[in-house]
Amino acid sequence: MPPSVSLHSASHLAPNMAPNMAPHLAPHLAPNIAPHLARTAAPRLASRIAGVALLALGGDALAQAPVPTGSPNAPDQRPAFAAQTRAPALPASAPLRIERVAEGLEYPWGLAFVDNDTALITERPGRLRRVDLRSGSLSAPIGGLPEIDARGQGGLLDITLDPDFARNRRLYLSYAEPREGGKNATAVARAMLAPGSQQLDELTVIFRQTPAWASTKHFGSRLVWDTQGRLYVTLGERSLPEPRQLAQDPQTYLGKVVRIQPDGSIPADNPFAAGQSGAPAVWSYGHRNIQGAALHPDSGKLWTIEHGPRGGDELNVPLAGQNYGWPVITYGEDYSGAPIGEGVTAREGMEQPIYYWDPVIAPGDMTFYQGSRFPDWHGDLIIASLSPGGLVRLTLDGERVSGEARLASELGRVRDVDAGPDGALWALTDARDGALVRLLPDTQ
Ligand SMILES: [Ca+2]
Repeated sequence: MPPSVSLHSASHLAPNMAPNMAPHLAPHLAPNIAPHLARTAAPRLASRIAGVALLALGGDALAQAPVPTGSPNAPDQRPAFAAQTRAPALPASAPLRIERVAEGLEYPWGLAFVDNDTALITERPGRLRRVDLRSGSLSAPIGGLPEIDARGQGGLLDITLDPDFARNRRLYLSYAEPREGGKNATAVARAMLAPGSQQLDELTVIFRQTPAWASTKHFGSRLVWDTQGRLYVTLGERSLPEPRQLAQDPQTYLGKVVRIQPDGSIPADNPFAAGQSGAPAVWSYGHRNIQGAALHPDSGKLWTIEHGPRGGDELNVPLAGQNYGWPVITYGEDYSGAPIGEGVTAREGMEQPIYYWDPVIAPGDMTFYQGSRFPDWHGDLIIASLSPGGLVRLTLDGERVSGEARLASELGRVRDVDAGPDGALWALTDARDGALVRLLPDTQ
């Protein structure tokens, strides 16, 4: 047990910090304190000294101790509000058991659970397979896919099942579609997959991002249903200097979230449905490259997570018709170290992210955990990280982040994470020899 002074100081902690966590804070102290302690004192003594040091620093400093991630790339930038970045580190989680259920998946990207025993998985080079969740066996690639441009970050990307899939057998795929003149862009197709069939039927392209561009980067793209059966699609801005600017132009589909009906038609209450001040499918704009999105289970609002440049990954709750700032405002800097634009983080008429990371987590997909196997995580946001890898867990207080933890770093690059019908967490690792893994509490 820590000294009683630590318990007193712990009473000033954020509500999500249990009093008994004070000893665990030692690794999360400011970098100039913890390493010194680690080098100079036995762990138990370090905890006692840390408790005293934290008391000296005061409850505020203690509450602010974030996940240790290294220095920001843009150290002069300041958050717009408290806990917009570097939220307090959560206490260490109980150990996890990680099972490699299926292997030999080449850069798997999207995962959709069909029933308790079966899922569909996309592989970025352009394959769609069934996986038996019990045995881990993979089907041969399913035929009938659209033509796909699998260069660079492109390829077959997300998959989602129709909310009424059990009856209509419809599924939806996002992918990089080759266009004229060596260009490409993101597209969404829907098709039918009969039970046990190895062939998609009735493939129809329901959305095409425009303008196309000769780029192999920033295709987005996640597919998320809203509560009324409309489909959100997240779209990248193609990364190059010229199309990047078009993220600010609501008449284009670059750097956007769009919302469409399942047949590709435009919902009448889309913010630019009339097409005069923006393109009719646009939901929100000023995004960079969104590869993660989920509907909040209580509010029914779309949440998205997007790759920033060097620094500046963002968690947003995109509202209809609003501008999320890229590339005018951002937390982070260009890979060259130069500022993005004027190097500003806020501007009138542009929305702030509810949370950002610098250095980045390079987010894949994310999910609001509602499963039964990790009861302490109910309602938390679980995010796939490509770099540094593993998973990121955020606790939430409404639309604010109250705590952050890093999990399962041994997974390396993670592209997708979902809760399965069994209540466990399932993830896809991003590798040439990628895997479908299942994460459970280690009850040993
Ligand atoms: Ca932004």
